[in-house]
Amino acid sequence: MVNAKINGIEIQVEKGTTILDAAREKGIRIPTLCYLKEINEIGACRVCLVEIGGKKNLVAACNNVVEEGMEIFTNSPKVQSARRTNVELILSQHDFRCATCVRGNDCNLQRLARELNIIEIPYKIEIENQPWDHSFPIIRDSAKCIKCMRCVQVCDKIQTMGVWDIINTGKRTSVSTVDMQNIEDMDCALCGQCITHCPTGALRERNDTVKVMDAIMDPDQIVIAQIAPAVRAAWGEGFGLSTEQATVGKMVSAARQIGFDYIFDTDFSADLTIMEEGHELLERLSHEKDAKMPMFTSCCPGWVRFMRSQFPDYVDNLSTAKSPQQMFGAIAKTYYADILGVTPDKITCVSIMPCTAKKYECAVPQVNDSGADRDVDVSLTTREFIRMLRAAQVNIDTLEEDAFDEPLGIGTGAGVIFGATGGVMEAALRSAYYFVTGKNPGADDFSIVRGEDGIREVTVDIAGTPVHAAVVSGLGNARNLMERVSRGEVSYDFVEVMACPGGCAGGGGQPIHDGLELACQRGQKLYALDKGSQLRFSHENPAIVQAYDKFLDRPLSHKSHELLHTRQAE
Ligand code: HC0
Ligand code: SF4
Repeated sequence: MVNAKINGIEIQVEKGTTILDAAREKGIRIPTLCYLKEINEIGACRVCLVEIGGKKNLVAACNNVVEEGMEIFTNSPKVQSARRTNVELILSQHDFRCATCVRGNDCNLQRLARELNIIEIPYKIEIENQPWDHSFPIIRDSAKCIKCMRCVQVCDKIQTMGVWDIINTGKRTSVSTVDMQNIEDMDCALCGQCITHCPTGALRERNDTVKVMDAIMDPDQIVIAQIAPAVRAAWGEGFGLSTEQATVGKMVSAARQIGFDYIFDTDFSADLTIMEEGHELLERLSHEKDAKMPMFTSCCPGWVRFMRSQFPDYVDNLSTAKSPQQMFGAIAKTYYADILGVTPDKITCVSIMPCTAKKYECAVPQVNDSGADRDVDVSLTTREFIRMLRAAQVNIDTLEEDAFDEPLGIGTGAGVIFGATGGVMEAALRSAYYFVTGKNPGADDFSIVRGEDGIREVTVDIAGTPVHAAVVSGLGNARNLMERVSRGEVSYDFVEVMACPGGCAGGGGQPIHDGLELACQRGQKLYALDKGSQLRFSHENPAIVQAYDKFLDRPLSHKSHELLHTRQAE
C-alpha cells in the first residue's frame, strides 16, 4: 500500500493506483476528456492535470501513479489555469457549430467548456478540414476531431482493425485513416465502435433520416418500419427514461408519431432466421464429413465483413441464412406486399437498428432478392431514431402503450435475445432441440451460453448429440478465436460471432454515454423480456408458422433459398 494526500485528505491506495483512480475512490472529481479506462490512458488531452507538492511541472492524473508521501492538488490555481488554457487550445482547433452537431447535447468538450466557464477563445481559430466521402456509412468530420486518440485505440486494441492512426507531426499532428487512405479501400468492419467512443461529434453515422421523411411524405409510398431487438433496450436512454418507463409498447407508440404506416418487429424475422439457420445447422451436422464446419452465424454484417477481409478461407463456413434485417425486407416486399395487394416498389422498408454496419448490409446485392430495388431501403441507427422522435415533437411523458402491427410484428422471446451476445446461439439451440426430438426443451435449458466474457465455449447436448459451440463478441476476440481455429487448436460445430463487444446491445448505433459500457445492462433487459414472453420458441411463432404454410412452404425450401439465403458473390 502507498500513503499520500489528495487536497489535504490522507489516502492509502494499492501500489500502482493512478492518481485519477485514487481521487475517484475518494469522490474527488478530476475532469477528463480523452481518458477511457483500460482503452485510452495516455494523457493526450492534458485536461486531467494535477499539481504535485514540490514539483514544478504538472502531471496527467490518468497515467501517473500515486507514490509514497505524494501531496496531490487537483484544483490549485495553477492547475485550474493550465487546464483552462489546454481546453482553450483544443477549442481553437475545433469547429464549434454546436447547434447542428449530432453530439450537441452530449459532447464532452462542450460540457468541459461550460464547466470551466470558457466563454471566449483567446487564441487564433485554426480549423482543419480533411476531405471525406459522405456516402460512406461512417462519417468523419476532421474539424471536430480533438485528437484524443480514442478511435485509434478502440479500433486497435478492442477490434484489432487498425483503421485510424496519427498523421503528421508537431503542430500539424492529426488523426485520420492509416496513411490517409480512402476508408472505402480499407478493411473497416463498420462496427461503429469508433463513433460510440468519440467524445465529440467528429465521428457519426451517415444521416439517413431525411430519406425516411421524404418517403413518409410521398403519398404513393407505404412506409413500414422494422425495429431490431436491441433498440428496445436502449431507445429510452435518449430521453432519460428508466427501464420500467421505456416499455416496448411506448416505443411502438412513439414510432407511430413519426408517421410510419406500419410498425413491425425484427423479432419476427429473427424467428424466421432461427427456422432457416437451425435447419441448416442440423443439415451440416448430419453431413459432417463434406460440410464446412464449424458453421458461423452470419447475421452481423460487421463480422461478415471481418471474415471476408481477414479470414477469406472461412467464408463458406458462414451460414447462408440472411440476417433478420434482410429476411424481413425480403418477406415485406413479397409475402406482405401480396397481403396488401401492392407491388414491391410501393413499399419503403425502413429498419431501425443498433448498428452502423446495417446501413452497408442493406445495399449488398447478394442479400437483395425481392425484385424491388432494395429489400430494406433505409437503415437507421437507434440514435437516428431518437433524433426523429425529437424532431416529431413526441411527448414522451404522455405516451400510451401500443402494439406492433400484425403479422410481421409478432415475435417470440427467442427473437428478442438476438440482441444480446449468445442470444442467436441460445435461440437456435432451443429450436434445434425441437427439430431433432419433436419436443421442446426447457426454455432456459441452454442459458449456459449467456455471459459477459468475450469468448465463451460450451458443449451442449441435443438429444444425445454433443454440440461444441462458441460465442464471441468483439472483433479482437473474434480474431483470437479464428487464429486458434485455423491453427487447428480448437474445433467447434457452431460459433456465434458479433462484432460489437456485448453484441448488438453494445452496437455502434446505440446511444452514447461517455465511457459507460451499457451492453451488459441492456442485454439483461432483453433476457427479462424473453423471460416474460408467452412464446419463447421461434418455431412456435404463429406468424412464422403461417408464413411457411401460405408462402414459404418449409425451412430450406426452394422459395426459402431464393428469398432468405445469401446468393454467392457473382
Ligand atoms: Fe442485431 Fe440482428 S440481433 S444483428 O444485433 O441476427 O443490428 O438488435 O437486428 O438483422 O434480429 C442488429 C440487434 C438485429 C439482425 C436481429 C440478428
Ligand atoms: Fe451491428 Fe450488432 Fe454486428 Fe455491432 S454486433 S456490427 S451492432 S450487427
